[in-house]
Amino acid sequence: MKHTYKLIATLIAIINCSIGEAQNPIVQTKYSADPAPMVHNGTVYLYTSHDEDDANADGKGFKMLNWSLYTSTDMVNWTDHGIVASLKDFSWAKQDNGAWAVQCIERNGKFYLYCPMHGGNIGVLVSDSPYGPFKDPIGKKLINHHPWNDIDPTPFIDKDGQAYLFWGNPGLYYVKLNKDMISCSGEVKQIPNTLESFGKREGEKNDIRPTTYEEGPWLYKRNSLYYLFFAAGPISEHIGYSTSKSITGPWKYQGVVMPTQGNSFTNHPGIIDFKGKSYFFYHNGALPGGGGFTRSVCVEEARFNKDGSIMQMNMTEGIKQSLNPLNPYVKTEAETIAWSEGVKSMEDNVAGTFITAKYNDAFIKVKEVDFRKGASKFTTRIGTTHNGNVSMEIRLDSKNGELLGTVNVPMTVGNDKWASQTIDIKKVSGIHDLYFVFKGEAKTNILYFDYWKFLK
Ligand code: FUB
Repeated sequence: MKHTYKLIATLIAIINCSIGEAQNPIVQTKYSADPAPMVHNGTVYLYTSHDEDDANADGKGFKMLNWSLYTSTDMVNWTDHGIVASLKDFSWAKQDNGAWAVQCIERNGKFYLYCPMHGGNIGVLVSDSPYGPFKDPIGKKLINHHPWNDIDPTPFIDKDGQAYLFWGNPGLYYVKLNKDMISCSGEVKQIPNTLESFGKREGEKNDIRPTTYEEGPWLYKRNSLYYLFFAAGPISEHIGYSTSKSITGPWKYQGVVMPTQGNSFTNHPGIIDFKGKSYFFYHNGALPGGGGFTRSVCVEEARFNKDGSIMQMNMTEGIKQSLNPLNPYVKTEAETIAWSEGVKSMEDNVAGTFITAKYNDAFIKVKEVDFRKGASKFTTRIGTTHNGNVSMEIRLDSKNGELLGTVNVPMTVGNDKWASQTIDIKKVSGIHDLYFVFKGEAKTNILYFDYWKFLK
């Protein structure tokens, strides 16, 4: 009975995450994994690892070369900032694979990105901006404890200013960081992997992994209680958590946060407080072609009980309501997306990150756009390599909703050549979801789309 219930719950979760106009996964333009959200100055910066489209094509599993950044101020529209760091930023690291789960933290106006290179320990990059560019300030490994176990770093700065770095699979390790955040203070220690701290593992006895703790630790503090979220075994992973009155323990196992769901053998937690709510990030294999090596990040609103325990969550369609409507009268990047289908993100030195539509009828949805008293013109930077009959329709509230106007896309020859187009549109006011629907007969890359703006 218990198993039947579990199976039904998993099927419901998979159906919920299947492609429709859901909000999860929150990135549809490429595969993304290991979400690491950071709140800074009213914006959520979501760093992710990146599963290449051809991962596991050679049967070798993960193919991960770089880390990406997405931002949001409303929790429903996410702007793609492309690749912000890669294995190439570490001259000492092997370059062919292993860019696993990163996390970024700010201290005194600098941003520190802790990067595991699977099989090659953990390095750190620093930047003056959350968008990068990130540079390796030490030119060597920051953590060199065990090449294969040194993964999934999670930094945390406590109230007294002491910084810590936790990480590890199958053990959970930590070290104090100096104030410079790029050197360690004292020895690496291990959190005892006890049943009291991490709970009993189901399934066969596993001497290396005696408890549910597997990997992906994430530190969080709420009302003076420390929380340790982690990916828990056996595989396929679920998310569990433990709490403690002190960051170094003893930790007390508290149970399951998110059961095994969603077509991926890994999961990976990240949690933040933002504009009065708490949000829990994770990943699954819900995009077309998705699976254990082609994952996608998702988010749910997290709720806590009065006693500090977190309410268990399932994978759902995601956040339904924007925290604040989007202003269409400022330049908005084409890669600001609530939902899209048939669209990929690309980047170059001319436009930075931009969008390409892969086929006729591909579309982008931007959620809850506030036209206020009214817009009557639309301007965009756009282009195509195809001659004639390429256009972008601007529609309201659904892919086939009211047509505000159509931009005829001029042939600009290359994706590094752009045209500015301004058109009159049907007058629109109030709050609507906005749809850009791409039309063209070409088999691939029918057009390129850089940014847009409405005019009153
Ligand atoms: O993404 C590669 C690895 O898979 C991560 O480091 C783990 O947390 C798991 O998500």
